Amino acid sequence: MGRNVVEKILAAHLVSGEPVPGCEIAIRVDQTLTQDATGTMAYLQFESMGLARAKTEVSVSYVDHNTIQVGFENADDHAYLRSVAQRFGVIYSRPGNGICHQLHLERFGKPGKTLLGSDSHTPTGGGIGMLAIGAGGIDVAVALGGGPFYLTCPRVTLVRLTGALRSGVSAKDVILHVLSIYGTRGNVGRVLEYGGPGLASLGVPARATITNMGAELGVTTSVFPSDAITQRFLAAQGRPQDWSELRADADATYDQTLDIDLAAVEPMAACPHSPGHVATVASLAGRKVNQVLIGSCTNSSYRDLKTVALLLRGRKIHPAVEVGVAPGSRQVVLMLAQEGLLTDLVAAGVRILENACGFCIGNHMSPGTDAVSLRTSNRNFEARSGTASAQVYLVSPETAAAAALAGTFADPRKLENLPDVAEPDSFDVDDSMFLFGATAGQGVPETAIVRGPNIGTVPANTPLPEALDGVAAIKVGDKITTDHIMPAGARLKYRSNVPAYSQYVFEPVDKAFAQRAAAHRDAGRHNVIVAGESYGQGSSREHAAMCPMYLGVRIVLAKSIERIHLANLINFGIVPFIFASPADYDTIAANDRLVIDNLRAAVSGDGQAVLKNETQNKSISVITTLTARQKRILLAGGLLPAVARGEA
Ligand code: MIC
Ligand code: SF4
Repeated sequence: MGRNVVEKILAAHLVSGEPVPGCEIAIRVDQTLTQDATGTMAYLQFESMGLARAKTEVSVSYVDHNTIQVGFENADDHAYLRSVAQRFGVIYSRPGNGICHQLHLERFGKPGKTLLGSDSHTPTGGGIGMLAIGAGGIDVAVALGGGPFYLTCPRVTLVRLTGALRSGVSAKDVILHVLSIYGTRGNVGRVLEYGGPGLASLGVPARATITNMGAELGVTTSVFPSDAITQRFLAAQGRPQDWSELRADADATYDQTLDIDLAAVEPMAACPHSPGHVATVASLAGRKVNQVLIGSCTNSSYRDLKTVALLLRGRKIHPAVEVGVAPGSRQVVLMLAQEGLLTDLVAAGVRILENACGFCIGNHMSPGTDAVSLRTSNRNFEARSGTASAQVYLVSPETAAAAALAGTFADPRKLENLPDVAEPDSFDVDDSMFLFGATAGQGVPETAIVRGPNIGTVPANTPLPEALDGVAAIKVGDKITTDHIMPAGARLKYRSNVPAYSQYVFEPVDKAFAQRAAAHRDAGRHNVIVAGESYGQGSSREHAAMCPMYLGVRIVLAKSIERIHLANLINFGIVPFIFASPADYDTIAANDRLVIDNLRAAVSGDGQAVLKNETQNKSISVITTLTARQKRILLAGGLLPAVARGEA
């Protein structure tokens, strides 16, 4: 029987397990990537597992999130990452080089390979035909050391594209259209594989925009085949030898098919405060806009920014709007500069921002109170921009440029000078901001690791207790994101220092949480987080599990939990329980005393437990569905202790 692209890559990398949807499998990882905000902990964990050097084909440590350098913390992190990369044989991408996903696509991505990254937007690599998956830092550390990656074998949906996009409509509108159909939850354990005749009209950067923002669907990843368009992109990057063809067999089968006629896709916007809250731009036309920010790993390619520059050429931005552009990589900046396109942007009144994550993670450019901000990034979670009352909309570069000129939402299809930017025959290649080290892949063992005061240690957990003697330390609702649990932005600089960062757990939701949880922990009580649907959406940041663990959280009890966060909870010894009956959510109030007499036995057995609510005098059923490996990890108190005992 024929195979689809996902099945082909999985079969070529299978280490253990039955490749049957829903079953746990382990795969070999060819490439890894880390970024600085998750990377320091990933490499600290790599060190603490006693691993000596990178055993992958390619591993890159990018610095793109914490580049603001207010205070010593960011620079300390950079120095640590640089030294550790050299020591272990990892390629180091210096700050100023660009955003990890854009850079990896340009310089290292290879069709048919597997990529594991400590960032949820790692699926960007699917645009070039990789099986690229986001994971917690410790999973990436294990893969870097040559270990396999464990995942649930996914169900594959074919997204069959026909037709071609109309002028003024681009890849961002396609993924927003997909989000309008599937939403941000209920898609766990699925991969979207794109195919069909419509592929012919989508260049690699456009494909990468689509796979990048597939992360917002909650799918495991998204993937495009590798065809002549992929070949052309790699040749233009000076890497023709890295291309290989990868297509689904003609008789390949899929679990599900979604048909999209590209010609029917309209300009779309994700409205506050969810990437799944999608409307047409036409329905928003005329609404006042205060800020327009173009960039992020979703829409910062040469094609996207050249389109914006040409739209703004010879014009001025609207006087009431502030506009910023953050290119995706140094390559993009250099090419814009050489073609005079930076001049067009600056002349129009655009603020040129650093080629880094910057505004996307709330590191700067926070909008004013109640301001309407249009962004080409991928997440508009409440307060992520740094301003809780801001109204953030996610749009295409074309829609962003139209708003920059009009000062309001405006349909980009009505712009007069819509360009059709072709992919260049050759990109400007200069790898001098990558440090390959004397012996990349081998490492330089004598390198001294630089540990400034911001470089903390990895916190340890204890084995799972026999019984839960708990308290509902917080009760939250549906769609709690990792930005709610462990805020980034101004707090991002504490990523390498868990005791310092832990003070901000749930800061946007309940500022008193950290202190309260620490007091329970110190009094010998276990903290329980009670949540609704889709708990832990968004980022791969394992700090959203590691810091609660540090504060004594032993259980998350939710209606449902998202994939990467669920894996992170297990990796840090926090048991992910689900309500057997979702209505029981209503029976628990914050501060209730919660007891499970046989916690350890339930985890090592069938995962069913009775949770006694001593405050309400009521018992409910809770359940955790675990593989044998996950049970061992939880019983040991997390992945690090399990590795130490040889039980992972
Ligand atoms: C994000 O976009 O939320 C981040 C910041 O890139 C995160 C990673 C992190 O929190 O460090 C992600 O997407 O995984
Ligand atoms: Fe950086 Fe934003 Fe992309 Fe995350 S989503 S990697 S913060 S640009």
